[in-house]
Amino acid sequence: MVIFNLIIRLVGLLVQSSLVLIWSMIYLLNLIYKNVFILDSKKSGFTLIEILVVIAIIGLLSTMAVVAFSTAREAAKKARAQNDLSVLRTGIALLIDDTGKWPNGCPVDSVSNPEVQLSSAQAGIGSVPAVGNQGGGCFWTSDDIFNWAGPYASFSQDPWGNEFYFDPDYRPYENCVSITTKAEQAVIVSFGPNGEGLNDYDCDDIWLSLK
Ligand SMILES: [Ca+2]
Ligand SMILES: [Ca+2]
Ligand SMILES: [Ca+2]
Repeated sequence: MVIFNLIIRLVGLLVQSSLVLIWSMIYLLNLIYKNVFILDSKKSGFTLIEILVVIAIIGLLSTMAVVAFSTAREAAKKARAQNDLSVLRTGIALLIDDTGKWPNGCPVDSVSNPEVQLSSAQAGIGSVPAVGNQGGGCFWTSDDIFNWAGPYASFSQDPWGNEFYFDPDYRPYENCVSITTKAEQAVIVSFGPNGEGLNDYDCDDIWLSLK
């Protein structure tokens, strides 16, 4: 679905760019034809207005190319973040199968804290966690460590160079123009292009529910 939406957006962008491009090329070809191939003693060479129009068109096309490129690159980053979250969620399902614990050492659905960086040892995804108190009244026990059969996923940062997090009480935005209205839920999350979101819940975050 994500890839489908991305393709639709890119095709839309391409069609818009193509229309402007075609119009611009027709205008330029017409201009060149009039000025170069129709030899008119009264009128030779480009007029100042025509040169200005050509410069404006070149500027417009350059701007469109830059915008199209950065839009496509940002959309690709978001798609990658969503894909990485899917892989992490699969790993977390295995961790839960083996230990009955969330990636913060707490029994599933039992707590609202702590929020944990998924690459940390505490999360128990990429490396075995240490036995001990994890905060929020939760513990990785020696039984958990015995049952731990990871690593459950290999790690990289999100596409903007920040960490992925597990948040047991995340509040998702419905969209970017209104305050969050959805119920809190346990998610894994990239804080998106702005890199902010730990208990801030802003709308550029990319998240995946663990339900
Ligand atoms: Ca919390
Ligand atoms: Ca939270
Ligand atoms: Ca954010």
